[in-house]
Amino acid sequence: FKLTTYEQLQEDTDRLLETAEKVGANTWQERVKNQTPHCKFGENGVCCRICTMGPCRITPKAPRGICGCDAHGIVGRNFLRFTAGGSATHSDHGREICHTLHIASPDGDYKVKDEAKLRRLAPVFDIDPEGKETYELAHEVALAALEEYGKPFGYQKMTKRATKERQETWLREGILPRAIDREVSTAMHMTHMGNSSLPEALIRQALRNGLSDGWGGSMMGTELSDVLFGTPKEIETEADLGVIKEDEVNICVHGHDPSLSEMIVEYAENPELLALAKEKGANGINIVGVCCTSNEVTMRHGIPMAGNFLSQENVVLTGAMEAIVVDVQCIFPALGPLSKCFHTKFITTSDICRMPDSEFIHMDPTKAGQIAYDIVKMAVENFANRNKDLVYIPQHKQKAYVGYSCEEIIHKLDGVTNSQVDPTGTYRPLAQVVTSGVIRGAVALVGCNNPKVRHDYAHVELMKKLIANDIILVLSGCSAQAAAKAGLLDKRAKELCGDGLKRVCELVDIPPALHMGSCVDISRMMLLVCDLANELGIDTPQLPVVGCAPEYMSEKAVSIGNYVVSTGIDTFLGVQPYVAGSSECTELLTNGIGDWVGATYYVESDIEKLGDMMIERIEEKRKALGI
Ligand code: NFS
Ligand code: SF4
Repeated sequence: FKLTTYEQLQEDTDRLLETAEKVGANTWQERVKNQTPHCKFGENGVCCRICTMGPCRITPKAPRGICGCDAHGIVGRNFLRFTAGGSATHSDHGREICHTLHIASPDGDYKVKDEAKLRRLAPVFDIDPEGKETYELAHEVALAALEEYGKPFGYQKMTKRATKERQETWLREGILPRAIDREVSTAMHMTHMGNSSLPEALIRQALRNGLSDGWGGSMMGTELSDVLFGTPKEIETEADLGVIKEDEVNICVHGHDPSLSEMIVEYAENPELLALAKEKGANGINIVGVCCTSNEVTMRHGIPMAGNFLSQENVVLTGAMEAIVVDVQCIFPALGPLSKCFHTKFITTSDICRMPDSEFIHMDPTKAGQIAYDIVKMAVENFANRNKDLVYIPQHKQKAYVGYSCEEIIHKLDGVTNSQVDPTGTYRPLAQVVTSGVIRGAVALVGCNNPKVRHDYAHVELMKKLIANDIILVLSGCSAQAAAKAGLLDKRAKELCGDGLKRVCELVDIPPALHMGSCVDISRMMLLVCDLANELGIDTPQLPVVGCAPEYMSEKAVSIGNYVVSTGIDTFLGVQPYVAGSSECTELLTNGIGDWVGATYYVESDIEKLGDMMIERIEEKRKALGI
């Protein structure tokens, strides 16, 4: 068993870039060169363009904008707007899922696949499931969930699932989130010209707006997707470009909302379409994915992951992609012109994500099955147009085990619990191996790729270091896909662990890094840390657990960071957020907020140091607990 090395991945990419050159395609590697060095004002967060008296840029000679706002106010406002963008994005994804559940019916395209979860969830929304018919209850829960977005009074109902201490902390600090949409509106209102310029107030709202995402919108996305499409269970799959098949029709699903990709996966097995594929000379229909739509369908169906965020152009550059079908978020507009250099159909499907040089097929959830059928058919018919001279599919791929929802982690733990003496259905065995020191703690490694960091390098290097130090990993998003491509989601990766973690992996039969899903599924991690804290009788900031986003790039990642620290988990970043231009904002984020929520941000772009800092922090927490 061997991990795939960077050199191997780089060779694959270099070979694909030769194809790019041949067809005259423009790639992100080239565009990064054109955009470097980046604007210093932007990097430091000291450019303000929220009114037409500006734009104003802060320099030693011009320390205030025209309205008199200083660097601290401008940086704070920009940070809050960045958060609001991410929170709105996750939450709107969650809202779409609520609407999909609301139209679910026993004979429609969308059904309830996990009724038990629906019934467990109902009381969270103050609904008594007793005696209610499945779909009646599903629609009631969907409506109650939708009301969380705009309700005039009260706080997010799902925050009641956090530890009691967290709920008290959030209330005390004035950051317990109200209606989901309201927190985004408040953020936009506060950052309008002539409103808040006090860093403390802006950062407090950034935390509250993050919490309305993590314990509101994102959690809706996760939980109601489980109800609709099934709660993930352990499943075997593969990752990296080698999952693309030369002799089959290839369709790549990309984006975040699983509503359409679930249907596409279903119709890839449609006998009529398979017969058509045969007729066109293909041996089958192969669905692969990138980004979080990929994570959703890999977690539930074992659909292979072709790559992550910075692999999206590579997928098209193989020349073997009949269609790349996207829904929302993290989709490079570059895919339009790029796909035009090949036979690839670039299909956009959401009103939220319209792009030039794409074919737009509006995804109407009431006709989802028919739309998926049409899209798969288009791809199959496109197989004959493939230019064989341009096809080059790198052969690297790795085996991966995925599907570790909270429910599945507990199920795996139950497998090693002696039910005569210990309760099943809890994290007790996990709590025990942490307190005994067999494993030292856990790191949630999450987030994107960013060309400021060598593709996947930070993710994979940190993972190797942490597991060697007996620290178990929970992963999501593009970080999980980096692990999958490298081979770290293969159970044989236990060989790279310290003795303690290796033993746990053998006993529980898991890989040392658990793929928990897409980025909205970081809400799963929040429930996990709260339940683990409850199991140990402590609050979350005391746990030997930290979060890390070493290659993040999106607004969503910052919203996540804000709810993770607010949930009491220290968060380590490998890319500078745009706050360096304000000593006050930097001080608050890396220190001051610790007094409010018990956790802060750490920023370090040297990956070796970042890893050491996390291990040190975990050991400090152990010491404080006396374990
Ligand atoms: Ni998360 Fe998922 Fe990837 Fe980053 Fe984008 S796909 S929602 S934002 S790039 S991890
Ligand atoms: Fe300049 Fe103030 Fe307008 Fe911002 S709000 S652009 S700092 S005048």
